[in-house]
Amino acid sequence: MSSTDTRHDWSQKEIEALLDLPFNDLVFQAQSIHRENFDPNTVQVSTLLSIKTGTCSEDCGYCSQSAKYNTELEPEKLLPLDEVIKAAQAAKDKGATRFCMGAAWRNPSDKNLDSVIDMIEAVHGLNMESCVTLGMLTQEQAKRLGDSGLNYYNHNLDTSPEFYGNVITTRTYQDRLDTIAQVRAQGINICSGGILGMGESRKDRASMLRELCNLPQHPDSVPINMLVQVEGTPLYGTEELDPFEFVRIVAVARILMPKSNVRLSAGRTEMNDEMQALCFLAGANSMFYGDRLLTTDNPDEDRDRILFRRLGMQFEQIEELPAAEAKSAQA
Ligand code: SAM
Ligand code: DTB
Ligand code: SF4
Repeated sequence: MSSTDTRHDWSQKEIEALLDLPFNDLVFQAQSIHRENFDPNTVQVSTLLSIKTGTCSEDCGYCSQSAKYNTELEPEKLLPLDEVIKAAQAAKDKGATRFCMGAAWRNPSDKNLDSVIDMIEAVHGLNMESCVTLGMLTQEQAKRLGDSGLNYYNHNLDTSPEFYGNVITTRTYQDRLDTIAQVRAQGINICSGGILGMGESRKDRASMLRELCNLPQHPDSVPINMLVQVEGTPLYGTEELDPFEFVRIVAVARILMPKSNVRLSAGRTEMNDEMQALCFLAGANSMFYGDRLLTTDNPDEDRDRILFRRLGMQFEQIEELPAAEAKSAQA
């Protein structure tokens, strides 16, 4: 397959066959496709901030922030704008080019959205790209985000449609697909992926990838998270996934969505440097950077900088202004 073929008609059988390839053959194929489309030594980095933490009404079985589980998380109301700006500036100073703000909501209220739009505009004011993950949206809310010039909306499918009911019961798979379609319709880039290591089968992993790559347009960014096991959540104590299986999923995501950024996401704290290097070899080309994800730890900046130096890799720089900035520059 060449880089120009971005297919949307992959079958479950074809994807399972890719996953069943000998590891070296699979990684070689993924790396070959990767370098047809991207500089293989450059990784896009985003920094996360939880702008509203905990007391979420949803029951996602992996999540520290669900009100249904006793996870000893300290809840926090929506952060004031100045704190967000301070965090975004600190992220920029350390080399991040995108700032991702996450809120523990099933969906935002219109008043919440007013505050989030102020935050998005402030991030653009720092000449950083913006990303938010706020849960489900109404069409009007998606339009307002589009008008703000928001660069990316993160909304994960999380797992396969078949396994989904084992993890979440308060929101349907179709709800997620609908939110993604609504955001896409506003011209906002989509960041959508899932979590591995929740007790799902290889068939489920293939099925999740099939859902993602057969969307009308591939997500621009595909986060592959390894479950961060949080004490108090139903998924705490789940048998850990073979690290090579994680790398295989990264490789197959790269093959199926050759022009998307494949994001090595949650779970890096538990991964050694060799495993992360294998993920980059398999086609991962973006990651979260900074010592916190939303409520859990991520490797600190020094560890990542040392790893990048050892691998001769670099962080991507943004050349273009985010959409909102570009719009006002043209005016
Ligand atoms: N509340 C919003 C929602 O669920 O759409 C946005 C925030 S939510 C924390 C964003 C995503 O983070 C989830 O969809 C899930 O894929 C990922 N996530 C949350 N907790 C995780 C964990 N313990 N391990 C791995 N990924 C996790
Ligand atoms: C995504 O796929 N992973 C990020 C981001 N999108 C929002 C979140 C990971 C959260 C890990 C658990 C936590 O820190 O609460
Ligand atoms: Fe709430 Fe999002 Fe956590 Fe689900 S993943 S419980 S929606 S914060």
